[in-house]
Amino acid sequence: MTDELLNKTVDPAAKEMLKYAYDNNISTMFSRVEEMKRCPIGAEGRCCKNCSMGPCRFTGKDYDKKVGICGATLSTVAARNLGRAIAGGASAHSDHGRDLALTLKAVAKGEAPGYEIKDEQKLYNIAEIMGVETNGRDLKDIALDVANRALEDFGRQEGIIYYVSRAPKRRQEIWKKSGIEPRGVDREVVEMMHRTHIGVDQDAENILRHVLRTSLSDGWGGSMLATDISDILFGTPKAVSSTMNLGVLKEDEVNLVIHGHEPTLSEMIATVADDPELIDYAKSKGAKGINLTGICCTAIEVLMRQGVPVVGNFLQQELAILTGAVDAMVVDIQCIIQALGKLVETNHTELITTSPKAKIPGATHIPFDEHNAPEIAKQIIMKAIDNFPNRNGTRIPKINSPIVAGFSHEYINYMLGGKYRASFRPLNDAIVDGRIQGVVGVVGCNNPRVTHDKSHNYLVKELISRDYLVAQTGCGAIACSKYGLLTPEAMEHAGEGLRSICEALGIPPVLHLGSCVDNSRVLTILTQVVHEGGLGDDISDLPAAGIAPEWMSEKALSIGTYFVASGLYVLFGVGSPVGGSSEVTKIISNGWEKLIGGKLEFEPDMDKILEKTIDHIQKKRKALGIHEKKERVLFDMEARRALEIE
Ligand code: SF4
Ligand code: MSK
Repeated sequence: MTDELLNKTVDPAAKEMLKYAYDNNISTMFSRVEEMKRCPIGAEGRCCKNCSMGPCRFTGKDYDKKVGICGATLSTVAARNLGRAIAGGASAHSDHGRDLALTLKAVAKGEAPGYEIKDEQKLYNIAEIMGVETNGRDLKDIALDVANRALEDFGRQEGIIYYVSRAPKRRQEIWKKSGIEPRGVDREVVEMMHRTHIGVDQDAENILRHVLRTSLSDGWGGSMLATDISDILFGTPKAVSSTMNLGVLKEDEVNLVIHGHEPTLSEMIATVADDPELIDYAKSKGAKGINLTGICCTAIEVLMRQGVPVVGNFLQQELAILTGAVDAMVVDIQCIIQALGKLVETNHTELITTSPKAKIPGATHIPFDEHNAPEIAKQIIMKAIDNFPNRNGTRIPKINSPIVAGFSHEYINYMLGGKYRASFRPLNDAIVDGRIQGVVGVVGCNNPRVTHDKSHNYLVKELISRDYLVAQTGCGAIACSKYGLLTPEAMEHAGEGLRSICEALGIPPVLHLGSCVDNSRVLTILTQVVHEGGLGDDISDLPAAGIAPEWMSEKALSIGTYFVASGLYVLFGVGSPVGGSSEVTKIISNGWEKLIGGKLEFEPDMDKILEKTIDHIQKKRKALGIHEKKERVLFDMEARRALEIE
């Protein structure tokens, strides 16, 4: 049994903690996954509980021919289930974006002490996209208008959201023609819930079309706004080095772990943690200092901007507490598991919830308010310090890895062309001449139904060895950084072409783009690749694809679907939430490909995912006429002069 448990991860630090959990009879997600057998009906989208005449379960030999009590067919039920999941994911990202817009508004009005506008240029850029006048105006007035326009996009009743205009022209036409231009962010989510209520939309194809629209309101709406406003308030990321994995916890310092998604509190904690008074207070309790680290995406936000080390990804949240060295874990929203509340009953860790939207029984609640953030951050850090003397033995795995993160769209632009010639031309040229075969986003969560971190690492290594540049976000990026794949040294695993680019630019073959909401950076980067020219006139023309090999959350489904709606081929691992319906499976793959140029597939076999991704990208290269390897011609002076004469 121990071996079986230990084989659920490839991470040696996680193995160490799982062994401790096993020896002490402590349950974790890794063990509970065995006890909680999957319901095969629900897993494939074959169960409807949208009214109390049901739940109606589609079972038995001819399950696909059955109908629910109301007459709903399996395809309607599976489409509705997917729609509701994506509404959940889109609303999570978008509610996060809304809170950032409200913070920007408070900062603009001078009501959020401790916060400021860190990236003025980004504010000007976003103001221009939103049509906000900037000439001769005070920065705070511009920020107020930008915040108000962002808030308009959440509640917009008429017209379409501002950022549709950022997409390639061809993509905008496709959205318009297929009737999926996102209108208000909240509106698409509400309409998704309405359409899937009993007795409303009963045409699977029509429901799924609205699924696309809902996801677009996330990708080009809520998530993109969250990313942009975070950059305005906290700075646009640029390359930064740090460390990853449980070994970043320190034996002799107060360990404060931040966990969740929003950067508003974590940024303030990172600032306040350097306060000499607090450090002295920590010393008075016997600690050498304060060690701020994090888990999941809120940690990535402060990693990207301040180089804060990361303890681990989604499946490591319980393991961090089991080290006995986490004096406080402060959480905000999303991906924080309820089991933490029970776990801290028998461990010294102080679990602190901060959002009115996310309380956990067993946790201490300290409500966060951006109008009084430095004080609240201080109060939280003091709690961690006060808990340091209560430790009862620690067991920190001595395992961590270096990482280079911080690859925002703006930084990639700068890195490729320098300050005065910022441009994507070198990237496009490398793709055209085949040194880079294509770009693949390998993103998303961990899921204990599959081996922790294994698929992320396998796919990324295979892809870079074949000259595919990889972009990562969220828990996928944490997974690969634990094995050194997000450092320039990882170029030793890269193919010759990709390696030559990495060497020339001094970049890793795997770029860390940020947190879950920062998947929106993938959209703007691909748009700029299109605008740069030479690779078609739409995202769907690009030799690019997306993969979420270990996904588990509704947010992951929303991200994957907005990539598809933007023209990409996206493959998910683990299993299909619509696998029970062959009709829905066809609509979201071939049907969507015909409609909008992108397609969504679920494929648990990693080798097949790799093969399908490569096949797809090679087909795109062929369609662009760049599939044949061209020898690079090195011109000597004579050849150059001859060219100039011509
Ligand atoms: Fe059954 Fe129809 Fe009610 Fe769903 S909506 S539970 S299929 S009766
Ligand atoms: S935290 S959504 S487990 S990536 Fe963004 Fe990780 Fe997935 Fe949560």
